[in-house]
Amino acid sequence: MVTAAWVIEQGRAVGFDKVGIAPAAAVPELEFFPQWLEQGYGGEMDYLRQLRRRDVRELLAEARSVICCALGYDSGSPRSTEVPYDVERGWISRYAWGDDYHEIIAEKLEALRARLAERAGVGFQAKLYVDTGPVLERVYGRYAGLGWQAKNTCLLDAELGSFFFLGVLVTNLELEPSEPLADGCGSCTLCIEACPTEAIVAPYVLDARRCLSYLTIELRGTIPEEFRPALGRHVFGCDICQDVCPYNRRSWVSDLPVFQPRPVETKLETRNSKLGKRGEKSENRKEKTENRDTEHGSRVANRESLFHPRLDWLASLGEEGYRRVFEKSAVRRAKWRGLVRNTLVAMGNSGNARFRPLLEKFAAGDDPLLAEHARWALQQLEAQ
Ligand code: B12
Ligand code: SF4
Ligand code: SF4
Repeated sequence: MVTAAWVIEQGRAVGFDKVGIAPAAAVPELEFFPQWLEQGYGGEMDYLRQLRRRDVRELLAEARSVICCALGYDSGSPRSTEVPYDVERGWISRYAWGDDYHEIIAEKLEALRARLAERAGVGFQAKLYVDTGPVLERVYGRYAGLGWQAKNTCLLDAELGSFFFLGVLVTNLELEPSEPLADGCGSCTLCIEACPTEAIVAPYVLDARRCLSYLTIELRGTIPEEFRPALGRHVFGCDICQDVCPYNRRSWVSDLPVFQPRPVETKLETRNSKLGKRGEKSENRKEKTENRDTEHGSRVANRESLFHPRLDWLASLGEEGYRRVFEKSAVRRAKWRGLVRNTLVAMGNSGNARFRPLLEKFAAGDDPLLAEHARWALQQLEAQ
């Protein structure tokens, strides 16, 4: 017989950090979703409009349970809110420092599905979703007891914190649901206050159109000018509303090497840089930066990582270099053009005049989107 306890044990055995069971039922939070879309909070993310997204039984008619699995990705490096502003560097969100989580989670879900299939036998059905499918994963994750849906809208657990990914198996197995957790946010509003664009428009409600994560990853065209200064150094995603959360101060750290910041080699001029010079102490407690001279002391090959990367390196990657560096990385979602667009904005925000020649190159280039963002960045540098 397949019991909830056995399923949870198997989920842990394949490598998930927390596993729980939600009923495949109509829960009240699903009702918020159409309202959220009607408000326009989903911006240009048209894939969210799929009607099937409202209830997992639209995906599997015989669905009885949703097995929800969490995998922590905090590699232990400092929070964005702890790392001082460096006019040479940008910020990639923590979840994208290592390998793309979609494949990692999907593999573990497959392993779990295989164990269940073997035990349950004929008639067993299970569909696997990680992010890409039309499932409101956090709503089911909440009912599976993985965390409460916090004021910043992330699923949050007192021990795990919120730096974890979700994956689900929608199945026809009738399993005892787990106990949902009580809301632990209380009177705290730190995330709402810290958000640089006021994207958390009310507790538990995010206007994605204002969120830096949406603006730097999902939005394909022009970043509205009103949000560009608030983008600061962010070039991919944003961690602020999680980094300020008291539960993430003492959150659990993953020892999976795949979530450690990916090492990269940057070959760039550093002679005139104000920060990030040879011998300067890296902000990353775990990271060791090695500099070695290659050309008369003016050009150096830096072994760095995707933690707090150099902006000039990102902007100089080129499409081929981008594909190489970000192979099997979640950063691929922004595409080369999106990442460079964001980097140009971060350069404008840096006030670092050293970026002027690179920005001028993009401003005169034949890509209208990049040229416009580069011109804006040059104007910001002029205004300094
Ligand atoms: C679209 C999307 C985004 C969008 C929109 C985010 C959002 N809050 O909706 C953008 C691009 C902004 C985004 C950003 C991020 N995302 Co995202 N994203 C998704 C995705 C694909 C769908 C989410 C969705 O359907 N949103 C629609 C809204 C309405 O749903 P919801 O957030 O669950 O909203 C509920 C509440 O708002 C509540 N609600 C609504 N109104 C009201 C009113 C009241 C009064 C109350 C009480 C409640 C309430 O009910 C809603 C459900 O109907 C999911 C994967 C998935 N398939 O679920 C990942 C997912 C949510 N993202 C994830 C991550 C990691 C992130 C980022 C941390 C990445 C980053 N560092 O940049 C940020 C976090 C930003 C944030 N504060 O949420 C993880 C979350 C893990 C976790 N622990 O919560 C997920 C689950 C992916 C995964 N498989 O791991 N994301
Ligand atoms: S991810 Fe950043 S921009 Fe988005 S809600 Fe959180 S703090 Fe605001
Ligand atoms: S910062 Fe405070 S309100 Fe925001 S998610 Fe964390 S505990 Fe909840």
